Amino acid sequence: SHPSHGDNRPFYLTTAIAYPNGAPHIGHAYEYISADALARFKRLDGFDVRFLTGTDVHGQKMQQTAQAQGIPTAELATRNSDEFEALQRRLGSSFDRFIRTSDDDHKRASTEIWNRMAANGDIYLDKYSGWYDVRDETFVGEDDTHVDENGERVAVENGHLLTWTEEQTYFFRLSAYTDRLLALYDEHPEFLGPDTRRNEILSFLRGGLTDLSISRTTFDWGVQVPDDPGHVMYVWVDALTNYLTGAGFPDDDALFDRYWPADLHVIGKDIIRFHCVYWPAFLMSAGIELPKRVFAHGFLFNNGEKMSKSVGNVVDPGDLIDAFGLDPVRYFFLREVSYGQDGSYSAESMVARINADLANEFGNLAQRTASMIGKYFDGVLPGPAGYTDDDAELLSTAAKLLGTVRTHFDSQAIHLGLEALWQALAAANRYISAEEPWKLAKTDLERTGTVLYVCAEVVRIVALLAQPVMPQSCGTILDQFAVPATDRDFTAVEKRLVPGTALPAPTPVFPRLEAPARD
Ligand code: ME8
Repeated sequence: SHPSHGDNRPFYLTTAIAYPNGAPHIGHAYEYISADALARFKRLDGFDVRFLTGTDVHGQKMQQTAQAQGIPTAELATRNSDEFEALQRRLGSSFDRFIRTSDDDHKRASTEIWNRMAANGDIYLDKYSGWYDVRDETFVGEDDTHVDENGERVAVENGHLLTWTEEQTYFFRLSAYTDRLLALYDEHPEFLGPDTRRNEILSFLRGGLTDLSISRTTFDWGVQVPDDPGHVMYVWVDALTNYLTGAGFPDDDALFDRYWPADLHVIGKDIIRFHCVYWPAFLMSAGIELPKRVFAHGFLFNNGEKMSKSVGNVVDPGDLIDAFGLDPVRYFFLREVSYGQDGSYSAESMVARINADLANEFGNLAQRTASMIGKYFDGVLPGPAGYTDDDAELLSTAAKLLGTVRTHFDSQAIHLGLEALWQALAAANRYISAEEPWKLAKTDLERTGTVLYVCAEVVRIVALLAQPVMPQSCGTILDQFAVPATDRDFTAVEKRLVPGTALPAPTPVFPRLEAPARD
């Protein structure tokens, strides 16, 4: 009776692993919140979810930052990784493992994938010379550079300062994979979402690929290349491999067989090329199955400005949670920003949406329904006494929500899933205004009971389906309607509240926020 229920099938999803060379910012928090909502959705929908996140501690930038601060690189990595992990906990993230690429099993995984690529004939030693962008840990082709007004060589794309590098390095035979990657996108257009991102990868591929320098000798903060201790792996080789480590590669065959290939890599739009060109090529070379999908979310901007430390508008995610509350922050970003596109936020827009959608549309409906049940029915849930067409229509709208929201979440259109839920809440609010149960109660208690039962049902279903985004608040609302803990996964959507159940005294869930002070 649950055709799309997960039936305990595995679902493995990951976030990007952040560089811990500074404190986490709101862009990182956004990625964690969104991935967590997707993970929670699949769990509630009956999947055996494994959710991996962590930090990418290697690379030249980490070593330089530590040097500038006069501390050992390992100390910087540990201290800042701890901060990223603490942020995840603060955000209520339901991750199963927080990986750090300094973990021992990750070194074994990186060594193993390197050896397999080498065994396949795809790694050779040669002289590398070219421009390197330390900030993004990436090589930039001559054609993609220019000299700026200060006489510095910078990347055209982002203005990052470039360093001329000449050394003997190992190369990966990326050029050999152009056709196989084009075939991948031809056969599996769903490999990269949203759809609008595919063209940029296809035109990059059609331009033809050149071999990739995958080791460094000028610094030592990284995973050593097997049998050549003078080299460390290019940070992206070991970073991408974290997704394999997190699924037990190469030591734990049972874990790996269960969860690999990954179902979904959640990343930001600036690292698509690494995940959609290099990563599948490495895996093809190593003879490992490819992940099923990569989804690139957009960037967040504060008041429409790109966040940067120099502009001084990097908001500490903890401050936002203190000001607005965790679940309202989670809801705001996932509803306000179309997932996959860039988004902007300000204190004003947060207050406006939280008050309109949470305090009014959702909180008020739940609160009014529960308090009228308290007032007119002594807090005992009334039963329905025959449905009017309007009752039946609203109940049927609510019953269809699971299918609609599932479709949206399965294509990572989180914002559309929430929109569907809030449309149902709007319909329920129109219904309660039209039915006026507070007047009906004086003349027709039976009809009042039916109206309140219908409202309670809509609240229950919306609260069930909004749990992935607002786990705590929805839990409180389900408590309010005495929904048992065992009836809170998505198979419970088709159940019904049981008339005659005693409800606890109502408590407000989403307080109204004051408009922010202007300075
Ligand atoms: O790229 N808005 O690490 P990172 C939204 N270590 N997302 C943002 C953002 C913003 N303003 N700024 C960054 C790295 N992100 C690599 C990843 S994965 C094998 C290695 C996102 O700390 C960014 O797109 O620079 C990425 O997905 C994540 O935050 C970590 O970025």
